[in-house]
Amino acid sequence: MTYTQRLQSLLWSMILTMTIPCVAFGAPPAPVPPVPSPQQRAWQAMEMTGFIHFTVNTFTDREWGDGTEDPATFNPSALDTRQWARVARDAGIKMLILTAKHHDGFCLWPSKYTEHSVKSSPWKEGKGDVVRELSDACREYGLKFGIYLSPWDRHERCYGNSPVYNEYFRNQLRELLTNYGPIAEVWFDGACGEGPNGKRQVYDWPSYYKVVRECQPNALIFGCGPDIRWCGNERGYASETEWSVQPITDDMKELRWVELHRTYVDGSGQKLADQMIRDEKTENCIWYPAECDVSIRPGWFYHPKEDDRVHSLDHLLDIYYKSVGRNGVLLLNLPPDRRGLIHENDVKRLQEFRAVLDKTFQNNVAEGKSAKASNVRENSDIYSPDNVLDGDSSTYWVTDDDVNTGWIEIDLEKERSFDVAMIQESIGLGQRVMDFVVEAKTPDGWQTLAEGTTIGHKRLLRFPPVTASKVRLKITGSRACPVIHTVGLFKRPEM
Ligand code: FUL
Repeated sequence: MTYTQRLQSLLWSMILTMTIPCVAFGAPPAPVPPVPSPQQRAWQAMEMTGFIHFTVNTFTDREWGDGTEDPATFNPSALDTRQWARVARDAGIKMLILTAKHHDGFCLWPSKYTEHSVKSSPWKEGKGDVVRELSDACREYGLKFGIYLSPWDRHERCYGNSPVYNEYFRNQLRELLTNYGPIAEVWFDGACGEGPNGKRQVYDWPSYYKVVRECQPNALIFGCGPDIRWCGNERGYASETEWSVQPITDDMKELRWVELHRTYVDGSGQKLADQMIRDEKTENCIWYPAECDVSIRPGWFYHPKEDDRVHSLDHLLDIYYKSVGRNGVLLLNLPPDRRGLIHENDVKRLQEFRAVLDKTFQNNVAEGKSAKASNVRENSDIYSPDNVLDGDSSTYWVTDDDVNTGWIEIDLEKERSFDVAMIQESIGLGQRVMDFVVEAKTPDGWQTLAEGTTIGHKRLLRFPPVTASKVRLKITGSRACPVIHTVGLFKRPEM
């Protein structure tokens, strides 16, 4: 080889090494705003969270105390927050939110701003602190911890004297947010009843949010707050079309969360979001995902007469599929009894629930198989349709930028039986899909198994058992090129 040839060869190899990566690694899809904050993504990934409703109501057999309860009624005989945390962890729950103060005003921590608290109760001779015990137990069992602090306070005399009570409320909030380690979620109930003096309290929401942001910048604010939205019912059901992308104007952000709430109750909020997204009017949208709260029993608080009315296994599974399986986070209430323990019947039901979920989702018949697609982004391997089957949520299939519809076809190699499909979008890049169809190639030909609108973090679809060799996911509508990180196929156990 002459010197000139060697030089040419060197130049070519330099050009190739510089260009190959550019060709091979096509540009990733740009995020489609709004996108979740890191805290919102971590929250969504928990999927199942737990509520603990516990206060004087547990002992008076009521759902709403009126604030006249004697603190002496609060006297659990064997309170064990480690049992709550263990039971929750074993059920797959990742966070517990405690009613630090419910509407009756009794505080489960020794607040220095009132005598109406555990410090005036006989429990641990007034030296106990349920908030401390549960926050410690959550840390020990690897759970996150959140607090419910009811602004509606039927005991506190200054309630109704708006500026004075707002200061009282902020002080209590500050106590809870500075003395108990990291708080992952602050749960604000919108209830605003009449005060003892007949006056109406005007809550100063923006000032409450400010305290949360100052004291716990990583905490998410639920309900009457800007970070997490109520799904609109207390049955634990998200809606069929569940966008985490929601239209919120600036004045709504400041003041109108409670009114906004109501639009989710009658479904008009979800319809409006869907329409705005289809009309591409998303400039005023924020990432505002749905939390689905429900109790494991009829009441939020423990009542002995409900010991035999713990939700059936079928009911709990239905809740799971309609919350976690519809792009929501489940918030399942486990009310401790008068001993201060989660009752045996509830524990047993949670164990059954966990066992069925484990059996269902342990074997994904699509995992590790291969797939082809109508379009794969740029001439690249890194966005291959096989990515949805690799069990890795960081890899995905995505089409070219201008291609908003398409299909992916999974080859199951032989006929397999399943009755649940799971689809997941890479929500870090925004929620995109607005219409989809799942089809299967059965011995009788191609059949439609399910049709839907939104996918989001996770969509679970149940259908009668089917035996098929191929499965196709068709994206028939999307805000931008669809980004799917996982498709799974599962078989529910016989019950
Ligand atoms: C409601 C409250 O009034 C109930 O008592 C319960 O705490 C539930 C989770 O929120 O608004």
